[in-house]
Amino acid sequence: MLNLVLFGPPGAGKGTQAVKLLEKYQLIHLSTGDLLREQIAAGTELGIQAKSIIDKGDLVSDQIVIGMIDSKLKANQNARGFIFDGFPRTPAQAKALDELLELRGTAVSAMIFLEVGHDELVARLLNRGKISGRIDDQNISVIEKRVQVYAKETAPVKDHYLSQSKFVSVKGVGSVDEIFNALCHEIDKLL
Ligand code: B4P
Repeated sequence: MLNLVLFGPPGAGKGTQAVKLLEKYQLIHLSTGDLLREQIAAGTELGIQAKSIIDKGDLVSDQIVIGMIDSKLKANQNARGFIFDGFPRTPAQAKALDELLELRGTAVSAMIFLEVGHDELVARLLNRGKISGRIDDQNISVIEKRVQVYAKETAPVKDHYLSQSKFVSVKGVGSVDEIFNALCHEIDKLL
């Protein structure tokens, strides 16, 4: 199985590239951000709780997102592999993902980091906020909070994959197609 973790700060292009990669490599896309937004749109109790956290730029609890990933893995037993987008976002989530995949006799193939500088991230998110209606993309202080939360809580996840020699870094600035080609170049080495 090919199991890819797409990693990077908010606005690095994870969701954008995941959509292109899953088509090329025939993988299942698991975006915890999208799964949470589905819950919000459906007005579930989980969605109501998640909305207040996301709108402030904080992370939803590990227990909730790990539970969502577990149920998606159960629902896709015959998948050729997965693209994890926006997950894991904490070392505890990374450990849980290793355990969930091990139970299924598989593992993360690589974690691919999209390198993008701070000002570019902020510009991209503010721009998306104008089009998407996402409240977390419309307020500069919420965006800065997400970047800070990333640096404090999510960046250490890199060490988890570095210690397993699974960390790969790709320049995340340029056209969407240029970045896609650079990602494919790295992924093809895994096949
Ligand atoms: P996510 O939905 O994961 O949102 P994100 O980090 O903003 O990245 P996304 O993938 O959507 O954007 P992309 O970089 O592709 O998370 C939202 C919130 O949900 C989190 O803040 C958190 O509260 C919660 N959450 C999600 N997962 C969680 C977890 N595991 N644990 C706890 N909480 C969790 O793109 C951004 C913009 O850049 C787009 O407009 C795109 O068009 C543009 N763009 C992309 N590539 C570009 C390029 N090459 N050039 C120019 N623009 C580009």
